[in-house]
Amino acid sequence: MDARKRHYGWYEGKEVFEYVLTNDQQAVFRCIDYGAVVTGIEVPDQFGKRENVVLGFKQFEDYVNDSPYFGAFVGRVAGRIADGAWSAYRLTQNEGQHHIHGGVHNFSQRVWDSRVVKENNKVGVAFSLVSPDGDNGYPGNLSVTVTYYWTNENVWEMLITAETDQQTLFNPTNHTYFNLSGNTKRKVLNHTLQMDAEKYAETNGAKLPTGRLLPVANTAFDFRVPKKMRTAIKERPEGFDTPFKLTGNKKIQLHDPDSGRILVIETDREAVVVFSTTDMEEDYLVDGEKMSSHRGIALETQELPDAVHHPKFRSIVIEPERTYHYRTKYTFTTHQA
Ligand code: G6D
Repeated sequence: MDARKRHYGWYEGKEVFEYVLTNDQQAVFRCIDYGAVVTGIEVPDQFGKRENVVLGFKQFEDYVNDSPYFGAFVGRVAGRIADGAWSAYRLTQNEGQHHIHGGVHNFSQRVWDSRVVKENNKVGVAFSLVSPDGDNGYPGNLSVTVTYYWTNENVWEMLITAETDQQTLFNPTNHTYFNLSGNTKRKVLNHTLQMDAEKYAETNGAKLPTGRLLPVANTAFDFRVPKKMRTAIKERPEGFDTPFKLTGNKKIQLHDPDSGRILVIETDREAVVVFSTTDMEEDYLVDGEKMSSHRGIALETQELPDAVHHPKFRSIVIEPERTYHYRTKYTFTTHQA
């Protein structure tokens, strides 16, 4: 196992570093201390060819200028909070009247403290930051550490811990977009998606949950058995920007039959938001081509969005004098050639 740290850029007078973690199979995991962004994951296809399977930019400036949260760690709270309102607190309203992804200059736009961590059979980077009392309207000084481990079995483990000195909200996620074809040579339409999710959260025109958890059976939201994204998009042409409540083993599986690559996500979180990138026609380049619909799919493990307004959703309120732990594991394998 090998961990290298190298200069990546400058942000607000601070030097930004990239970490390149290489395991004994020569599979590579890259991340930077700006936003704790995952910038690359290079894993073999069914013939052993290693290629990148996440959306990212070629240069640091693009992450700063106009990133749709590529690979980013999102906080304090992922997703939308209606009217930026929680209790007597007023959070930054950065999507119309609503709050999204922790506000402005949020966790994905800060330089984190970082250090390499090594354990048996895995190497990682621990990123830490302190979000001060009043940050984007949230109360409490919040200390967060997210550690990305890369193992010899091509597993990315994400471990998050948090402590606060006042009651506050916390619902982080990682916003990586996957494309298992390798270096985004194809769109994700031929990928199949399968999820242990019996229900999805109905959303309104502002993409906020209405509070109703509806059965996926006989709807476009049914991914209980593997379904091609092409089929899913045909069933729902506006695409998916949808929270699913996870049940059972809470597994999420993405499979690209063409490259043979398989991603299995396991988590202790309540939900996953599936964002299919439908209608994302952008000017920035990914692998030399303009970003367009279905170049990737974001699978964001988290608690259900806007939980503060829906008592049936798992609470995201955290209390002082406790340490909170959250864990998601991403396993990369292939089917047999
Ligand atoms: C999240 O749910 C949101 C999307 O609506 C947003 O566009 C994206 O982040 C950048 O997945």
